Amino acid sequence: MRLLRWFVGKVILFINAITLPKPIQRDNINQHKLDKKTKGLTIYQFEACPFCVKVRRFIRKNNLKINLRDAKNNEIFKSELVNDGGKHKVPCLKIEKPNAKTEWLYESDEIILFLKKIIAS
Ligand SMILES: N[C@@H](CCC(=O)N[C@@H](CS)C(=O)NCC(=O)O)C(=O)O
Repeated sequence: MRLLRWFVGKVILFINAITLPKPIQRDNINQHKLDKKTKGLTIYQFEACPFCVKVRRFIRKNNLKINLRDAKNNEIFKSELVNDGGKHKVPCLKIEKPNAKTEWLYESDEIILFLKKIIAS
């Protein structure tokens, strides 16, 4: 079972690598504005998780500057996710806003919807 999971993970990463979307190009002013809006965002993820791959592809396609944290191999990031986010499930978006409580958003579709709203705002 572990071997099968490892193999499926490698297939997902391979297909992802050969079909990587091209990042949207924006002029410097608009890219800079967007970078400011995504400044406090961090994705906790596993490299070969298909839901994380979906979110990473969206981030790449839309040329978003968002930190990625490996919550599988990095014990510090893993415990941040479990202790502060509430559960060991990925992908999870950590939303840090100045003067506001940090929020943790689970579910790949919810994360993509949230990011779409930021892009459109
Ligand atoms: N419906 C969720 C599914 C997420 C999911 O199942 N993630 C798996 C990895 S692919 C997970 O976090 N499993 C917990 C674990 O392995 O500890 C989504 O779309 O984000």
